[in-house]
Amino acid sequence: MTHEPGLFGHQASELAPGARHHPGFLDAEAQRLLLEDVREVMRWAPLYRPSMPRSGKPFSVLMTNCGTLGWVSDRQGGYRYQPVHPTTGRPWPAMPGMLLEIWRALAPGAPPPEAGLVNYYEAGARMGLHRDEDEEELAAPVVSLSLGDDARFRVGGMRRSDPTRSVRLASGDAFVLSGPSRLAFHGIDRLYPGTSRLLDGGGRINVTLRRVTRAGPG
Ligand code: MD3
Ligand code: FE
Repeated sequence: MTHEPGLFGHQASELAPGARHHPGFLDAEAQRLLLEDVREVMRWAPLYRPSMPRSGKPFSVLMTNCGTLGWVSDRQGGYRYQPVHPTTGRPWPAMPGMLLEIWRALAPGAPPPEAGLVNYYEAGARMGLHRDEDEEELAAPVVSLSLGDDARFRVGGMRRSDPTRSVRLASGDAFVLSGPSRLAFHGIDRLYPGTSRLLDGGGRINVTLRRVTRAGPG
């Protein structure tokens, strides 16, 4: 690889114990390379619109995945990880090498990620306050990468009612959730349309890398 993400001068800041924001982790060239990989993933595994368990209320965010397991949700099956795309029935495409490299840089020592969840936000899309708790392996961090328009990210505590802090996420930012913040409530309140020229047509892509199953003895 010609590019080493994370090796240039960005400065991480800790928003809460174990919640680290890395503004500008990916430079412009790395963002374009990652976007090419994400577009390739979407060619094999098209974006689909998940829906809420029980109510069937559609998400405003479109999703797809790469890796051996993908996170999906629909009225019938609820939140879950599965090895195939919910509408095509095909296996998810392999996790691109660049994402594995980023995981090694930001989650050193953690077992390899199994899921690369791709979230696509159009202007007006949001993600309500929630916890990521469908993974068996909660000791591994979650690594998040943002591409495209800026967004207001909100992170709170272990209880939905805990106070929250907001941070603006921009294209190229990385966010790492580990330790006490791994089960924190969080969400995306809104996009700031027109703040990035990376995606034609605007919008925002977020990729989160997760370890789902417990790693065997190493
Ligand atoms: C804090 N995605 O996919 S990424 C999600 O920008 C999700 O699309 C948002 O929340 C997005 O589940 C936020 C930052 C993030 C990801 C995982 C977390 C923050 C987190 C897990 C625990 C705590
Ligand atoms: Fe989440």
